Amino acid sequence: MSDVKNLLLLLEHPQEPVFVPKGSKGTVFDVPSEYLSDKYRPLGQAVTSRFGASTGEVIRVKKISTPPIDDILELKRDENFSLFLPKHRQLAGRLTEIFMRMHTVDDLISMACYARDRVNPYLFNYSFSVALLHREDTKHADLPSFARLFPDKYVDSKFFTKAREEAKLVPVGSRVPLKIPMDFTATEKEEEHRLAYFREDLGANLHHWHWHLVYPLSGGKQIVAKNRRGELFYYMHQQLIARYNFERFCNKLNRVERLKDFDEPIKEAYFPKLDSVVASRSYPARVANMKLQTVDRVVDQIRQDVNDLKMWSNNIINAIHNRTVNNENGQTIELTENQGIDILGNIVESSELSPHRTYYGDLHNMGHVFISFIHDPDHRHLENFGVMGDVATAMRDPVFYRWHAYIDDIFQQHKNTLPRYSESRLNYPGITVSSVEVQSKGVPSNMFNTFWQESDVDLSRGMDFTEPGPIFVRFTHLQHQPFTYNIIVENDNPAPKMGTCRIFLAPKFDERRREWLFRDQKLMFIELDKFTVTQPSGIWTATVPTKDNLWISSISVDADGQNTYSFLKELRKECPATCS
Ligand code: CUO
Repeated sequence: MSDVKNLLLLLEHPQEPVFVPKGSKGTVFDVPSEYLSDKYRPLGQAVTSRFGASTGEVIRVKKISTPPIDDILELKRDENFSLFLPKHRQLAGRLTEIFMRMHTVDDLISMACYARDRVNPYLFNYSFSVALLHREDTKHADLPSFARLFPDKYVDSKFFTKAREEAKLVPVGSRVPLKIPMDFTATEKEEEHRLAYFREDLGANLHHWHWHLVYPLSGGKQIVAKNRRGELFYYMHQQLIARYNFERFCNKLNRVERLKDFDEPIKEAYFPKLDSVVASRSYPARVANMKLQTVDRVVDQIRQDVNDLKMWSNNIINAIHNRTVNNENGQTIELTENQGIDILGNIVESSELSPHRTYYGDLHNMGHVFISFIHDPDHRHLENFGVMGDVATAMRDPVFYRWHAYIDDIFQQHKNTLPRYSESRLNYPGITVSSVEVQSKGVPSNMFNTFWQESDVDLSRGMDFTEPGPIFVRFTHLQHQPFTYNIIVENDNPAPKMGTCRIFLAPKFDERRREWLFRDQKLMFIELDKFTVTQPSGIWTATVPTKDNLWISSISVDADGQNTYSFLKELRKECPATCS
């Protein structure tokens, strides 16, 4: 495990060379001089021993015969990295496979040390993290959250100057957390800004980045072909949209409108105010009423027409109505009740598992690409992609939800072709749930108590070339008072019965305060919890505490289920002292 912990140190301070001491104990990687980058190789031992002498543990990195990585170096170190761009995806897949093929942890350390100072830092970090998560010998490693390694993707760019000043002038014990304001991207003049607290939430964005790390688009079958991967792409993003709609209702906004017309001006603007510290560029803004245009950027090796999006979309919708898809060998695959959604998820996302990538295209990923280059589609201004081009930042932009509402609607069209559940499939004979309520301390039943909470997180490991010691930011996020579900269940059977309890929450009324048609309301359900129970015979009251740090809207009902719950789980790793 100590070797595995050492591997994690290679994720820190992404721009500092490999030989600079890492971690709180000042661990040094003593690499073969051939591993040093061109800039430091001429200095050889002089530079490595300078650090080696004054620090803690020294890890002697063995020399291995490293596979060629010249193609991976095509992405320069000072460029940004996007999983949605086919070229970047391919490079990430290549590097992940190299890391996956290393026979031992020692070989992996060696390969990582060799690649780290050559490869683009974002690309290195992504592929190395994917490999650590998926290798048998490292899969239990507790990866540091991405916000700690690349804070520039999560916090206001003003923070960095202040943080450097703090690190330089204030001794470690006397440093105070730097507060990130809640409203730094717009004002109340912009209606959509009411949702900024949700869209720009640190935990929510970490959750989204982490999901895509666990479900990579490339890197070999053993990594990509996970059980029900396509279905989970649908379900996780559907839950995000449902959760977002809850929040919109709470803020007197209508449910999100899907971006279904690719020629219409996009009315929502977004000005992210994030700098990419590694890529030395800020994330460009999108003004109101811009339209998608042909993306023709030699630098990103991409040329794609808006009409391609339309064509792919038509092909997918036709497949849904025919209930079959074609694969590249000309065979027909039925979109069955059980497997159809998984196949469609792989097609729409689209991952390496899509049965026919030429015909069904790259709809979801390219939507991100078109939107993220809307300000400079032909690279005439030498600008890079906006926040929609990056899984770590995409959820900040209101258009993310419009795009994913469109994607979700495609899946719902498929769902609507499926037969109704029969009563016998929904019933559990002899089991009746006779009442459900939630209870918090000191408030009437069925009332949630929610509030804003400030938490601190140390971002120093993502700041290169600064003085050692923690640098905390203080940010504000939603929190709720703990509550329990009290569920009364009657089991008329003579013996105990096992079952799965699933708890969902849905808004009772729509945005016009009218009762829902179930057809529409079913899209609004968010999954709060899921667990196995053994139900004794007779009447039984289950008192189920909410999971730690479940999130609820500040204003009215709603909470997080399996997916949204992990927002805070991500964050808890960061701030055990203040997230109680
Ligand atoms: Cu998660 Cu579009 O896939 O963002």
